[in-house]
Amino acid sequence: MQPELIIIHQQVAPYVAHIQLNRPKDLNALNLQLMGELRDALKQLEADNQVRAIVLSGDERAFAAGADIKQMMGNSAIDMYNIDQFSTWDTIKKIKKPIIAAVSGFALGGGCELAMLCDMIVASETARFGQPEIKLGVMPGAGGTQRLTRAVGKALAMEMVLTGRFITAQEALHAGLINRIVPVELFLQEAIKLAAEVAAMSPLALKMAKEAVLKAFDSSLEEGLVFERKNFYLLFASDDQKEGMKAFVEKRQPDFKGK
Ligand code: DAK
Repeated sequence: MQPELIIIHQQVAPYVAHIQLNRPKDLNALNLQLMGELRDALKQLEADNQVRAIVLSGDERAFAAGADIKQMMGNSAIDMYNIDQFSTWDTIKKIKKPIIAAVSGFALGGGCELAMLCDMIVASETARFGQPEIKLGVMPGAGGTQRLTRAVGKALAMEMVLTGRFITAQEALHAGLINRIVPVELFLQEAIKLAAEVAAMSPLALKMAKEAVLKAFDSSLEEGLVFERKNFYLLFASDDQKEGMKAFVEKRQPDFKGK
């Protein structure tokens, strides 16, 4: 079935696919249908050998203004538990290929959390990041107290979560939440360019390197180092390692096959 609330653009650069959230009138609010389509698209791209990196964007006005408030406002706690609408987030979290968020305008609540689920964030100068759930009488539920705190530290995370204040792209860059700020007309192009740079690498090494960096968030240093070393050794079982090192010695670009 064709998705309705996202658009999938294949091969926007070699080995790069782009998923665009497409509910512009609602500032790409993340309703059940959109999140389901996003999960399915990511699973499909994860299985596609022609895709090595993924760009996720909204539009110029909004990356996503959060979970759909209108859809969830009437729910009881038991409805929330039964619908378990957020289990889709767990699937997205497990995608092994690198995902780059291209953020312009609002990235709020679940939108900010979705951007933080990605591996890098390219932001336009108009980007605004925030966790305004507190103003709705609730609190972040998909990483806004955890990933945000790890990214920007306690002081700023507390301020954002307890007051709902939006931060600018400049503040986000300064705090270490995002990778770079680009002019608004270039935000998507620059994200695709970064994804293309990533996608030129061995897809196996990319996945294992991503996995190892993420390991740093939920392991001790010692466990993380052991994990890193095992992945490093494991890559010596790949053709890509032979090709990468041979290409270096032969002073040419490597031709990685993902094997
Ligand atoms: N939900 C539904 N509709 C939204 C929306 C949202 N989050 N954000 C904006 N819209 C809709 C507006 O209702 C409006 O629709 P119409 O009235 O035209 O029908 C349209 O988008 C344009 O918005 P505005 O007219 O408000 O535009 P403005 O430029 O005046 O203001 C704004 C833009 C972004 C400042 C404002 O729309 C706003 O404050 N939006 C709400 C932001 C927010 O509170 N976000 C947090 C939502 S709670 C979890 C996973 C995720 C979550 C929780 C748990 N688990 C895995 C457990 C996430 C929770 C949330 O995100």
